[in-house]
Amino acid sequence: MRLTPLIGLFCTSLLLAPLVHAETKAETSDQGHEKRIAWFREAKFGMFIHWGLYSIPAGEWQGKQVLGLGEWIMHNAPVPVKDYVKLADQFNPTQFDAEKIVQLAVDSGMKYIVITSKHHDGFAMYHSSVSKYNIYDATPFKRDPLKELADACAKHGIKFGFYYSQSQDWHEPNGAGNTADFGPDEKKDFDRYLTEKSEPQVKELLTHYGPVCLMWFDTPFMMTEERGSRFMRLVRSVQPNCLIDGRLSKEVHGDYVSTGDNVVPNKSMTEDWEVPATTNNTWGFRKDDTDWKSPGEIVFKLVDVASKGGNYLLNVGPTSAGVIPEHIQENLLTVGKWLKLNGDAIYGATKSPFGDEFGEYSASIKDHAGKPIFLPRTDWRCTTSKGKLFFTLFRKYYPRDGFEIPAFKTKVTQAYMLSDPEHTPLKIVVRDGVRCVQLPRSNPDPMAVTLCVELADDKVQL
Ligand code: FHN
Repeated sequence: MRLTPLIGLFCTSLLLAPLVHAETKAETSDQGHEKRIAWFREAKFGMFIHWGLYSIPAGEWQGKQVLGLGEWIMHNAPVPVKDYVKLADQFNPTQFDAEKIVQLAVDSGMKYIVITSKHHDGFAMYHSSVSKYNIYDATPFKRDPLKELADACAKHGIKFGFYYSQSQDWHEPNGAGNTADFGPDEKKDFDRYLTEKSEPQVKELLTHYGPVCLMWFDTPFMMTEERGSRFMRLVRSVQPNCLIDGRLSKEVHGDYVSTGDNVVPNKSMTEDWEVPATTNNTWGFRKDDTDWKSPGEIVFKLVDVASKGGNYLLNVGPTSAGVIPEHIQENLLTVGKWLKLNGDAIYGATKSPFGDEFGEYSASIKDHAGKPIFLPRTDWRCTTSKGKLFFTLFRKYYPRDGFEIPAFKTKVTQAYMLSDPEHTPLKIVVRDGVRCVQLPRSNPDPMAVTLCVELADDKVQL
């Protein structure tokens, strides 16, 4: 059965809305920040991996479909701790192959990988000495897949980071979120959970897996300023070059803004930012969700995000055998082929100097709160790097009578298609005072094409 996008919408907006602050602030004042964030600005595109015990039930418990996100099945079914832990006995993902996953990321044009080291279910996907509830000690698998991934990433030059649910832990009596088994959160000794499990596990991750590019915290329930600061100090003291995402604590800002899940802002942001996004409607594998984003949709989102100055962290959810579903692998590889030709428009590129291309607020249509709705435009997006503007034109938008460059003062020296290895100069004509690039007669890639416009100056003067 196919999960409808409506279910996805239900999951992300209704079920989780109270858990996620849509946008956060980034801590940009400390001196190490510029050094830490440099690779992230260059990378733009990362692979998020949600993988855990929840990939076994894969959206179904005792023969019944459980609505919601795959990784939330324990909470949503609900499954009591005493039953959920039994999943560990069956978890033997022998087809897990770190090399293959990293190779997929490389071939898809992704520059960093962030994997769930412990999600809200509390199960560690690595060999932890802090809790035996981990993939090495509690399953027949007897391997540490995160160590294997860390090694494969180092070999292939891919940055490696950890997702860690610092606050919610449905396995622990004092962790947040499991009120069904352990009663209300307010009555728990939350600091005991933090000091006895969460903080020591974060320390383990930062100590045993080589350089960690990013600690990706999530759902900061009860994460006061004092608690958030403890984590911040811990990460900075063990790995000063490791980035912290924007979901550690409301008061303690990480290195960049994390938007809500699948939320791409309507305009550029001044701070560094990242959107975590799904390739279907769940993060952890669900067998009934085959609503995959097409390569064209992924390319559009990636360019849209880059044109607003952000990073796109795109999720895959491996099965309980440890394999990323075939269909999404194929789609990602198509994206990778596109990036091989057009990657200059993404990697290290910065946001659009324009902005009108993003769309505008409707003069007449309002949402349920009475606010004008945003009508996005999807014809083209612009990114820029030193002395260059990249205009990526999507799908049916391929103006055969010429692409009208938005107005700016800087002299244009030449224009060519990025996918043309010869960079054959395209004719530029001026029509009614507007510079217009004559595109090749036939569209080289109906999914998306990038036109590079070179300037006489490093920066465009509007
Ligand atoms: O509750 C989690 C969810 O399972 C998933 O991990 C996402 C990824 O951004 N974060 C939380 C919801 O925002």
